[in-house]
Amino acid sequence: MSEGKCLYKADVSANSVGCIAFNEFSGLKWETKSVDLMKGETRTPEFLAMNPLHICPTLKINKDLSIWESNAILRYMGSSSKKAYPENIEQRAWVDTMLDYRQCNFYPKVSTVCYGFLGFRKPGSEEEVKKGKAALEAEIKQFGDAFLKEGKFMGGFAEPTIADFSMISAIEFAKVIKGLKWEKSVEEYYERFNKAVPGFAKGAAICRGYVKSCYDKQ
Ligand SMILES: N[C@@H](CCC(=O)N[C@@H](CS)C(=O)NCC(=O)O)C(=O)O
Repeated sequence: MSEGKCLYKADVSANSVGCIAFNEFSGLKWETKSVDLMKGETRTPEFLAMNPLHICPTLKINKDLSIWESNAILRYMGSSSKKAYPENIEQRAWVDTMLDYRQCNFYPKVSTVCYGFLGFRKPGSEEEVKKGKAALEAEIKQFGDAFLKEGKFMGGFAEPTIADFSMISAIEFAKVIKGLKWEKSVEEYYERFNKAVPGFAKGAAICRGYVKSCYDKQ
């Protein structure tokens, strides 16, 4: 039952994809509404009253409270469903570490390379794009070395946690970039996650198609 909660999502946005997939996977199945970023639907008075920072995803919890930031939404969903967000405080702290790593280290390397061709910022020079790709490749390697063990999910968990939903959505974005070197451990992790969460690919399809079409148009 949705209890009046609603997830406002942009289907073209990597940051929405993890929340969309976890909403289904966790069994919460809260109501969702697609927001068209190109039509400025995050800038309407109704949306701004809910989220003055005009970004998706946004989760309306009740008439007095809405939250945003994909990882904050994943934490709230994990706590509500009691799934994929351990209650043990040490394990939870480790999941939080990984969520912050994704947001503060990994995703900025992805956006540096992708936001230019997506039109979210002025495209960089050839030299800047080359440097951005090298930094992203180094981060992919660091991610594999620091967080992946054979047969496991991020950070050594036996089952996916909300950190995986966050991380895989960033990886999904980066997958579009041609000629990027992927560590075997990261490729295998990506396959493992998609096998464990078959609904993820469906939720990510619109985003992947959109990012690919922008990349091909450059
Ligand atoms: N750090 C945020 C980023 C969210 C974000 O930047 N959303 C963009 C799309 S990727 C958006 O909704 N932009 C619409 C706008 O600024 O009006 C998160 O992880 O949720």
